[in-house]
Amino acid sequence: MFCAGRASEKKTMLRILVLHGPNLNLLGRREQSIYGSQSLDSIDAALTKLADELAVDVDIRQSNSEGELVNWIQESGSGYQGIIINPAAYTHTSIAIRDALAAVALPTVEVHLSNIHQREPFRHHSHIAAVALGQISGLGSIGYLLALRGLHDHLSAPRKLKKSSPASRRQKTASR
Ligand code: CA2
Repeated sequence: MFCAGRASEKKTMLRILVLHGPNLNLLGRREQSIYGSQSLDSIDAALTKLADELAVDVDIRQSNSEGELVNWIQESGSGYQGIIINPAAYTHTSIAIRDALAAVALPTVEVHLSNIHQREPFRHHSHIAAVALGQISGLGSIGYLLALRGLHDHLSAPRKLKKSSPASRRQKTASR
């Protein structure tokens, strides 16, 4: 897919996979005091609107199944440049999702509607955070929009934002 523009300026459109984990299909129907009143459809509509403004292609999916999420992450290795994921309860349990994200090695932003660090102790640990570019937690549905903006910026100017690894820092120091 290509952005509009002069033939000589045609750029490949960024494709971002957005994954919602288990029970997020219930948003807006229950637990509004924790997760807000917005439905998943309206969050997706806001994401799609912002994606249009940024000229990014978003593919948005929800699943209650860990295996399906793992399959989608594996498949994203071809055709996508980044992932936004709210793994929901799998955040705190799924080494399989973490391993799949590490394997595809696409820049990934982890999003949570609620502030997981202020909630029950079992929600404080994320298996995903260590393999993510960043985590946004506690800002409600706006978190998804910030994730899309952040990922778009990161992918548009990767060198500016990329952190150097300890190994590359050692190499630079040695060659000075
Ligand atoms: O805050 C978040 O976004 C969470 O990822 C949401 C998960 C929870 O397990 C995480 O600890 C934090 C739960 C999603 C379930 O959403 C529901 C929505 C409405 C009614 C019931 C559940």
